[in-house]
Amino acid sequence: MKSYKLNNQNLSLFKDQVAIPTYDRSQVKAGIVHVGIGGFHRAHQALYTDQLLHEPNANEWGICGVALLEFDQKIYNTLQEQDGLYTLVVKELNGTFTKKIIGSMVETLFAPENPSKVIKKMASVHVKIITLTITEGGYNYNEATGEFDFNNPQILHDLENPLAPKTIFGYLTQALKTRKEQGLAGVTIQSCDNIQGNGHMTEKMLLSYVQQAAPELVSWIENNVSFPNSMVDRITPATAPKDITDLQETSAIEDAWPVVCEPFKQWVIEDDFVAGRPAWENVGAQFAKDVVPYEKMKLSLLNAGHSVLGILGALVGYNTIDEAVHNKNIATFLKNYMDVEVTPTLGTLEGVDLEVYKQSLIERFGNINIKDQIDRICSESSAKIPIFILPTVQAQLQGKKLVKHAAFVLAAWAVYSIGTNEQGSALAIKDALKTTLQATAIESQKNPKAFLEIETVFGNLKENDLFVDVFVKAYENITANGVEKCVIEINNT
Ligand code: CS2
Repeated sequence: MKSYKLNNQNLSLFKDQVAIPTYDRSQVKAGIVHVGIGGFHRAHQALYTDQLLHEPNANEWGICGVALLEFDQKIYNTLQEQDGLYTLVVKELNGTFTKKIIGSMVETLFAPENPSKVIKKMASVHVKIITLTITEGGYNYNEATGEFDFNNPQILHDLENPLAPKTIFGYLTQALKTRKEQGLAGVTIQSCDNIQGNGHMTEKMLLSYVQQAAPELVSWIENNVSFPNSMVDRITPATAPKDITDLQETSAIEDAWPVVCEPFKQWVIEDDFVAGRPAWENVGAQFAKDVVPYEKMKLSLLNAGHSVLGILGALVGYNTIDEAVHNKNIATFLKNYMDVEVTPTLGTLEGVDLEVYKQSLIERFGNINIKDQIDRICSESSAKIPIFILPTVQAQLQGKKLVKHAAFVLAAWAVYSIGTNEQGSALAIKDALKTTLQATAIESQKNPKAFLEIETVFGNLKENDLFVDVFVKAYENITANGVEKCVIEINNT
């Protein structure tokens, strides 16, 4: 089949193959600036927004997508060449694919190339919301101190170069400063990252930075900017080369960077928008007074579940999450972790049946069409573990309750960080703390407790003797017997 490049000009050629935007993109204004245009944003918020743009009177809510890091050059170039268009491929449980071209990203900017353009955009009168997917590590939070990390060289750079920043904090500060100086209205800053209280975290970290960079701005922000919390959910693996060729062969679309994802999606948002908002509830998002319990449930069951499967699966030698969860022993271990250690920390959630939720997670993890990469799940674990697993550990330890499963997973992570799996193959560790993790992991081979001394990850966990004891035993057991034998033993006790 002859194929065509995806762009505005060719868009209508694809209308018999896949769903395409039927609204007039040239009439859509960017009322939202979104920072972080990777797969997750494009499978989630950009899709909800695309659906909304099909409704009448919504065309002020297009998205200007910002690529913040040098590393994002490729995705920026791709989207530029495709006029912001891309294909979303939903991999259904029954093996079929549902494809849709998404048109909500009507502008794209590459921050390293032109920082002032990004600042100007964020400060534009049309922009009412700035949304973020900058990853867990992007918030510059130090687990050991519980505060903003002013030792980060990039932050020091931003303090010295306010007009040419590198981090989100430098950009937001300069944009808000411009808004204030120009007498413009405030704006909503909405995090869409997997962090407990992501809005609170954004506010706290931004205000810490502003206190240093532009103290006169603090009270303006307090009075004119809101930071709604939100719970975001959709499993979005990294796009594989085969996804690109399949799309071209089956639908004649030459899309250099389609996004693939699972069918499930959820977005629960705290209704706190100072400058208006899109009616995302018309297209399936939920607005709630308090989203904290939903976030907690999702982070400690879904995201932690991913980390459990990823770390144990990587050591055993699996490549994808579905492979790990289809190992009955690992699946039982995960279910017991959820039931015995996580569930007691969650309390009751109105309208949510936790048992059904947990079962649905196991089913989602098991979607064999998704092929969610274990490498993706294990990447940046040093930023994920403190958010996904440690709150459960802390809550359980406070009540002097069991943490056997969590301790086992953390011990497995210490073994994982040495860098080889149980088959002797190298593990592709991708983590901002990689050097520290590996050096400490090697030391831990003689003294397992050393791993818990990484305070920026574990805080003061090393001081809890009960925990340290279970952790050390788990570590020794894994290195002597391998993950699977240990898991069977834990499942049988
Ligand atoms: C994953 C998440 O990064 C991770 O470790 O757990 O990306 C997860 O797939 C999403 O949060 C699902 O909503």
